[in-house]
Amino acid sequence: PSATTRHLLVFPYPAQGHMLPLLDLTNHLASHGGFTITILVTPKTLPLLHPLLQTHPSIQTLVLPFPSHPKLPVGVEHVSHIGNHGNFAIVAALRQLHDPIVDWFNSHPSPPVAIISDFFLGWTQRLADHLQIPRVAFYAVSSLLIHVMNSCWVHIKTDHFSSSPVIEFSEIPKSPSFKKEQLPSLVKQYQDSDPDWNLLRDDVLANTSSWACVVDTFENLDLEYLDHLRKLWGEGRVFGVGPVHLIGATKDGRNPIRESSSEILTWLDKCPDDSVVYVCFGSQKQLSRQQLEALASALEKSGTRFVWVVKTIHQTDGRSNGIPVGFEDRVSDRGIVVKGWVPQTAILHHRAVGGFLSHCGWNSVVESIANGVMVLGWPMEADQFINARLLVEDLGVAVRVCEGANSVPESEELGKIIAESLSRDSSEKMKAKALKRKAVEAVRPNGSSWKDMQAFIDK
Ligand code: BUP
Repeated sequence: PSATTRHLLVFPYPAQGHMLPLLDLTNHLASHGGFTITILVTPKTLPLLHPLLQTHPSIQTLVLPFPSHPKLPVGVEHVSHIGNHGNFAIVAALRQLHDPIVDWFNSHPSPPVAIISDFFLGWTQRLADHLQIPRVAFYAVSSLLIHVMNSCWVHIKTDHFSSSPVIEFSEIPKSPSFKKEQLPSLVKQYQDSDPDWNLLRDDVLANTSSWACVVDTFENLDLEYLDHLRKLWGEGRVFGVGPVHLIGATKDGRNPIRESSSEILTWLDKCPDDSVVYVCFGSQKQLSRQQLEALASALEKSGTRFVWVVKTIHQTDGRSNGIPVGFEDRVSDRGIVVKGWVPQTAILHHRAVGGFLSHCGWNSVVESIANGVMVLGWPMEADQFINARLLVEDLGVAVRVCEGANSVPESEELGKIIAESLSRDSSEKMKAKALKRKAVEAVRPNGSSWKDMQAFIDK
């Protein structure tokens, strides 16, 4: 088909952990696929596209007003405006874009031949069916999580599921089991009596009938689970193309559509190799005051260099974002606390960073692996317990240092683990470095992700 008929509609979910990797994929499709691309966003999310639009001025945007929803404060259009407890309402609000998209499609002189949309937007499968075009579900999660999630939503109405504290997933390779509280947040919040929840369940399960699925993973990361997806979806319909952020990156690890330069990188330039622990719990989680205090104390006791990113979705109190008074002055010779957005992939790529204290969000997992940085895992919610299992038990590239959204780590012990993780060559560190080589190979010509990406574009 000619370039004009190869028009794709890309529809990201408005949360950084979902949007950034889909924009990485879009960047690649715009550079190498020869596609005409339209990205659908709502007004307040549009600025997040600017780096990509600057790189590819030919990419079009379809900006639709954010539909109102009774469970969502007016003005909220992105998870960062409300926190991840707002996911349910954001998904429900966006579902109302079905008709405006159909109108746009019907009046377009050269409408899209396919939709690529986030797996949180499973209803776009029904939209694609209505428009009679294929839909690709994009997953920035592990293949293991896709299986766990689909199983949960299939079984959620059964007595066994509601009464058992531990769920064993015998239909998934290695029969993993997870405590109820370790399952994805939306599954835990499910309310059978609420019709909106059943719509959500239908959405998630609709993903399984999408024409194809693209996953930000690579074969050496979760091959068994990826292969199992291929078995379920059918050969030629599952593409493991990760780490997607590596695809558009330059040799120095910078990805022009993700980040600009930062004074943190200049600060890291002055630090010895593997001497800094990077501390970040993703774009959504805001720690409580007790957690912030315990973490500050652990970092102080560790005596190590650090970069600590503190998220402030809502102001907790008047005390400098909850960071203990005087802490930053006491550690200013060896640590930085950042209250804002940082170029995470470039930080993890920096030779000075030797460890990552992380919530184990999937993007953070993939980015740490792509850079050979060992993880000190503190899974809190969403898919993070499942990711931590993969990192610690399956891959051996991480240790668990704490667990749970409300847990407060013991600062003496955490400080010791942080210090030790930087000072010795642990097996986790060696395995992380070995896996990095596999990640880089995967996206190089003839690597597994490179081949899957080619096959996806061709198909
Ligand atoms: Br915070 C932060 N800079 O300052 P995860 C995050 N990121 O580039 P989450 C920055 O956001 P989910 C910052 O590199 C990663 O790509 C980071 O995704 C980037 O966690 C992304 O790690 C964060 O998956 O999302 O945000 O909790 O709930 O989807 O796991």
